[in-house]
Amino acid sequence: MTDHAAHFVPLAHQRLSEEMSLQRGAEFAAHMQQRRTTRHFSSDAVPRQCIEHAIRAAGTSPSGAHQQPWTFVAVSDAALKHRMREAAEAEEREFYAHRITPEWRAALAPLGTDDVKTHLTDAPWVVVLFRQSYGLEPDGGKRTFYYTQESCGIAAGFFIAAVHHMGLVTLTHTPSPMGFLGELLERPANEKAFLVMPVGYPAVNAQVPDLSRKSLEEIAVWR
Ligand code: IYR
Repeated sequence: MTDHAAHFVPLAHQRLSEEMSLQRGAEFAAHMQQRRTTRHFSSDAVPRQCIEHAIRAAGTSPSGAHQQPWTFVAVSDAALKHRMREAAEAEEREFYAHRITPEWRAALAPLGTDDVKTHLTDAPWVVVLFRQSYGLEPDGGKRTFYYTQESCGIAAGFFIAAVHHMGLVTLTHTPSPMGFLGELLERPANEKAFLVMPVGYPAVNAQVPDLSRKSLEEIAVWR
């Protein structure tokens, strides 16, 4: 056997009754239906262990060639969050004033987004998911990574579900461009900021846009 040959071990799996699968599926879907994205965070503290749990859950995500091309930078330092907010707002002012297209502005109108990013300083944690666009060998050599966008997208989904499961809220924030995050958080050149996720409790008077979700019939096709 060479170093690279596949090595398999038995799958640890307990088969559920059909009834139990149905019950758990219904419960999980209903639980996820309760998840909302809010822009209004409480500044109440959240234990670091909650963030550790969410990152651990995200780290179970499948990834291209199991290369796990993600780094989660969890920021609680107030001064650093402040600098992230300043930099994000500078980019967003430019975006909302000049870069946004009329069509894009219309699409965002129901969400009430703007260039003011209070969540970046209100939330006790701001987690930045960095995508490793390639790997770095111990000798500094580059290793090709595969499907890093898909892998990080799935990991972000797991993270968001874990946050919701803990009774906390998050907002998927995509400042554009995000280059400033790599500089501020001193990440290596192979890591690109992928998604910013403030995590905390919702503010007491938190609001959400009055949205509905597409029904199963609208999103599923059976053949
Ligand atoms: N990046 C901007 C704009 C923005 C774009 C989309 I698409 C959104 O769903 C929300 C916001 C911002 O963060 O405000």
